[in-house]
Amino acid sequence: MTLFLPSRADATIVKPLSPRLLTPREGNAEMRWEAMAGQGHVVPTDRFFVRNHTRSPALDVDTWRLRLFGTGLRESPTRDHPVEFDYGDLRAMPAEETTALLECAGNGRRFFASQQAHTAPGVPWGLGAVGVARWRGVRLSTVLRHAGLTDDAVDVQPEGLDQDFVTDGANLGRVRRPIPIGKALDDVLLAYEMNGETLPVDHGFPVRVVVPHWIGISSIKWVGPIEVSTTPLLSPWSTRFYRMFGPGHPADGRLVTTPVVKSAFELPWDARVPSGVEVLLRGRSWSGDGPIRTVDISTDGTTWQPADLDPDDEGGAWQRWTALWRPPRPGRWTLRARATDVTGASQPDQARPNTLGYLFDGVVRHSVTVD
Ligand SMILES: Nc1nc2c(c(=O)[nH]1)N[C@H]1C(S)=C(S)[C@@H](COP(=O)(O)O)O[C@H]1N2
Ligand SMILES: [Mo]
Repeated sequence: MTLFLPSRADATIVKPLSPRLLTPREGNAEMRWEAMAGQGHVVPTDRFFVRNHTRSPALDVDTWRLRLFGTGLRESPTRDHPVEFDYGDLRAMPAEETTALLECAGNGRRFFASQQAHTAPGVPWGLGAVGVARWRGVRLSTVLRHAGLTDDAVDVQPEGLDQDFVTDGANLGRVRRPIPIGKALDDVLLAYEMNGETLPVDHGFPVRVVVPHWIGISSIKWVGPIEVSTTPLLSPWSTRFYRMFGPGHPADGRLVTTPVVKSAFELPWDARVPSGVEVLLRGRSWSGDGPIRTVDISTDGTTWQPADLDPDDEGGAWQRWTALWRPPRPGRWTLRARATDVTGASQPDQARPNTLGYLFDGVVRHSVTVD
């Protein structure tokens, strides 16, 4: 039996939150970008961001079960009499490993306020609610076929075993969000390892969903029940949250699915650099729609120079880049990075606001003091 208990009675996250690696944000934690300087393609688990609607639960792997039910399975098993798989069953199925980026849809939210005077409710993330990890597990499609998937299933809805989410006095139940069957059968993983180790409790132990190229809320942690349905499924996380509302968006909102283009410098916020020397600026860019094609850097807000893209990341989950900069004089400078992906999507000076502050794709103004 494996039990994990939070180290502090009030803690929502179990792993140590080293202030060098992570910044706490209202019970969540975001990666410090300077902690990625000189790192490889993946984010080490000790600094991977954590987004919990409530708190990381202590689940017992011996009694844990994946429970599939619904009209999209032969004989329509019910929630109370589901098709069950235990941890050993999953481990015995063919394993697959994928390197995938996970990003919260609200990543960068604070820049709507600080750069555009548009405040939005929600976790005030900087740019660190994103990470890339190596995930190992079994394909969701494999498990669905074992469970008797029918030809007319349309939606699959995994549900977390963390506490019910209560907001504004309303209990919205367990965190869950539907995945269309096409995506579920394509590249979705039920992961039990992260970066070569047993999945840590904060990232979904014993098993989490990983939906590559889709925003973080799709990747349900601590998965237990999975509903498979021949009719479309809904949840508050598809109808109320993780939708684009506001001017220029449909009255009932637009579903948030894929991350937008973003760039970050691997520097502290308000970095200090010495004057009179050449500085190697490093950073990373990413997009949900495919690899990054170009990255341009500006240190004066007017002229742009292309960054050098690291060839090791070609076609990868995100793109590392570097650019040389010799600050002409001491003082305060503003660095900007603007990426363009293979579809031609780029980063505007101003992101289009939306009520809940999702998908900030604007160019972030990163202050640096040269002294
Ligand atoms: N069960 C459950 N799954 C969840 C969440 C949660 O609170 N409960 N948060 C979601 C959100 S909003 C994000 S961004 C990712 C974060 O994954 P991480 O904490 O491993 O970085 O998990 C998603 N899966
Ligand atoms: Mo998220």
